[in-house]
Amino acid sequence: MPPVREFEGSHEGAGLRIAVIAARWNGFVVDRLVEGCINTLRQREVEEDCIHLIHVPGSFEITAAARWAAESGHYDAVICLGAVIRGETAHFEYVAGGAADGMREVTLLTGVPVVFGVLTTENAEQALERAGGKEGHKGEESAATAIEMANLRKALS
Ligand code: DLZ
Repeated sequence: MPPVREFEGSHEGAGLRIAVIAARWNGFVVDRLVEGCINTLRQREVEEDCIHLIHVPGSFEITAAARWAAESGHYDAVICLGAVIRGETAHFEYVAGGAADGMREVTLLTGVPVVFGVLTTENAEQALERAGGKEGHKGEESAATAIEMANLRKALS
């Protein structure tokens, strides 16, 4: 029997073009996500001029910008960063659910990996814990996921 062939995306960012979309709402959290994300892209050797940072008002708007970026043909992956905090968000389910559904749809529609780096937490403290605190760093994780998925897509195409 021939050996089973395995595929996985490499963790090297050289040659990749990445869009990072950041919501301004809850900027005290999202700024940290952006910093960790871009630092990780740089550490993985994505070139400086291949990282584009795109600002939108809130997490609800991320999906539209993600679609425009994915359809532009300029990017190998799109990273979406935001923070939806239940305590401050009357329509938490609509904003968080809308963002999650939209990003999945953009991935399926365009084939470009769209990474869900939107924190959905009960309060600001939990959000900060996930933006470089004791619960990890969603921005860094999102960068690593984007690189791996972009490379996996190339390996499978
Ligand atoms: C309106 C709103 C609220 C209440 N809370 C948040 C939030 O916690 N995180 C976030 O990213 N955005 C929030 N927004 C803004 C919406 O995402 C959106 O920008 C507005 O509803 C305008 O469409």
